[in-house]
Amino acid sequence: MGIEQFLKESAREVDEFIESHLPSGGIPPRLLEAMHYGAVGGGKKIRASLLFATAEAYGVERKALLPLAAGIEMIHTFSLVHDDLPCMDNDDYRRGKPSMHRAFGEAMGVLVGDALLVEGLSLFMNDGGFVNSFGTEQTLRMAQVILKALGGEGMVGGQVLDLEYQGKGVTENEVYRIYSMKTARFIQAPVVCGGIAGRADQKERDALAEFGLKLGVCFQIKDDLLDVTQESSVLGKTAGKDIKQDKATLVKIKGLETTEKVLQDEFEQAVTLLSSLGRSFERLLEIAHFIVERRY
Ligand code: GRG
Repeated sequence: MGIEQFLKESAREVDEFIESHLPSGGIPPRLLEAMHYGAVGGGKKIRASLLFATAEAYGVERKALLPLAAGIEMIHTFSLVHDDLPCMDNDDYRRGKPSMHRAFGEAMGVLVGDALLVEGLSLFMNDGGFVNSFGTEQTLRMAQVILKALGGEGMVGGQVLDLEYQGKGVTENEVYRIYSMKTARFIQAPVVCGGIAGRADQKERDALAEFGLKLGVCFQIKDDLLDVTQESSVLGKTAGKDIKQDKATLVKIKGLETTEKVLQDEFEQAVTLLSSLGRSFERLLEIAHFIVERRY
């Protein structure tokens, strides 16, 4: 199966899983509608694919991981919904359609984000089949990895810095810090969880964590390059916003050409880290290539 096909299959299975596991009894229909609007049928589902691909290297079947993969994608959707809010990046367009608050109003934008976070975590933590397959201890470890990636040292903290540095001077180190916290930690998390699911030893988990963080930085650098070079219609989100909002990016301080070179350097370092492990991570490498070569 080629990488495009692998990503498509992962996205389809995750979409189906989310659709059939959205909470139903007792939830206000409008909230359910908004959860469906945000979480089903959109996005590349890269984080789910990273989990599947890492675990595949340890012989873990993707079916067993679906509750976690779907939970991670719901949580990721939550971050996008909140990121688009008027008080954050104020964007009207996401995944090729009106962003959540444009379609459902601002209050629902906040509330459905909260619901996607909580239900995303509960999707795998409350799934008896998942907990039985991987054991309570491993499930708890995976939850800890995810929570750490989201908190003040991770995505929330990164978003705070992203907003604070908007319209201000920024150094290369500060940009890297923002990228690592805001984006890379939640790219790293599914890679590390794949290793935990595969019962990788500590040395391997450390190397996977280092690789995942570097890959996450590559992901954000590529995202910033695409913001400048790609059309909104291809991205499915508003292009050209970083310059307009004077965001802290590598492109801002180094220009397009140097940023492309930095991306290649970072990518090579990431691949070297993975190669040092002495295990075949063929699929994971294919996704890594997709991340830096993608057009959307
Ligand atoms: C996580 C508790 C918590 C709060 C959220 C709003 C916020 C705080 C953080 C925003 C983080 C954010 C949106 C980072 C950008 C990461 C990024 C480049 C996302 C785009 O990911 P893709 O391309 O999107 O995988 P698709 O649509 O394909 O899923």
